[in-house]
Amino acid sequence: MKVSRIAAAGLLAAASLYSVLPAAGSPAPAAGSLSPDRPLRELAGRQLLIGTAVDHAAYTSDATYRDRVGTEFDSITAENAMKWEVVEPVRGELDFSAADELVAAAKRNGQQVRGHTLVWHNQLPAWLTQGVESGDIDATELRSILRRHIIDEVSHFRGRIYQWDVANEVIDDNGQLRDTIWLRELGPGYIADAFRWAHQADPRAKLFLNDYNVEGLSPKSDAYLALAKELKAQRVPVHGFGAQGHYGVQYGFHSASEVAANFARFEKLGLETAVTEVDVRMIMPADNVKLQAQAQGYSVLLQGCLLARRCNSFTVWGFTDKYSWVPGWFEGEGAANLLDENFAAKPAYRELQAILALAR
Ligand code: 9MR
Repeated sequence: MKVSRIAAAGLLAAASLYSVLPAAGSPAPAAGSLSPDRPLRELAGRQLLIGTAVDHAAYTSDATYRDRVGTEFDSITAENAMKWEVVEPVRGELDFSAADELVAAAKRNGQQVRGHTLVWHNQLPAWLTQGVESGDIDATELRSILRRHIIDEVSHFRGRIYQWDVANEVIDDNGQLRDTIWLRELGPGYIADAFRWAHQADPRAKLFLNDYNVEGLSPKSDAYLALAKELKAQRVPVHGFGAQGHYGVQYGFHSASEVAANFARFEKLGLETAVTEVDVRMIMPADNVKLQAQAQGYSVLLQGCLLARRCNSFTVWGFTDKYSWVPGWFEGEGAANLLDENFAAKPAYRELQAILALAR
């Protein structure tokens, strides 16, 4: 893997010279000949796993969507089906049915599963947040509820999940530990506890920190580096750092080398890295200029991952504009995925194909 990635860096640099410097005595290949129209997972080969978030409702109801999940990707992440509000809507009553369906489908398709997510401040069950607010659940009880949740869920999927997002979005954009019920009630030690409990329940799963706005070098990614160092010093079983990769064309992107340099800092601590939730939104309506810019956003994240030594998975947060969280969250924005609403390839999809073909 290491050798082919170094070669990849050379190839990427060489690519821009391709059209101007044909090899002596032989005609230059036609432009575009490096972009065979093959599924991403095939083009990726053994370089890294190409994943997608999967919307359980779409998976169940839309055969085109379902087929594409199976053919295009090496790995899936349940977009919502493993979150606490879904798996324990009523206190003490666990419901893994939707997640189980996705995990079984992944097995049939020869795919890996990323687990998402164990401790987060969003999509918590109402019984839990209301119990804390009303004072019915005190800190001691909350800690044992969190422990139970992590052990139950990780044990349920033991041996079937290769990477778990254990702690999601635990640092804010100022680089401080995020003000959540976990921090307020349990203090900063809840993060180390969460990793220890997850490791106890599945010692072979790779356990990740995961967040947005941490793709490049920034006070927020610096804060994650400090947190990762501290956890390592305490011998906490943390194995990976995931950068989500929610970009918008109107904000610009990091360079691939900055992403790789950021990942290298975590890899030096002994962590794996991953790009876990890529989408690149735009202010609607989409046009060709924005779609090209979007392709560049996807491109720098994939190249950053390929240039890093231990970035083993690149996951998009859904792959078709038909099902996307973006329009519901950012008014007037959308078109963030690789394929349009009719599953037709956008420039970003072609770009990923080209890079994966080139880097092999
Ligand atoms: O895509 C998810 C969307 O369907 C949910 O409504 C939303 C609720 O918070 O969460 C979205 O996924 C998020 C992911 O779990 C963590 N990183 C940010 C993602 C986009 O908000």
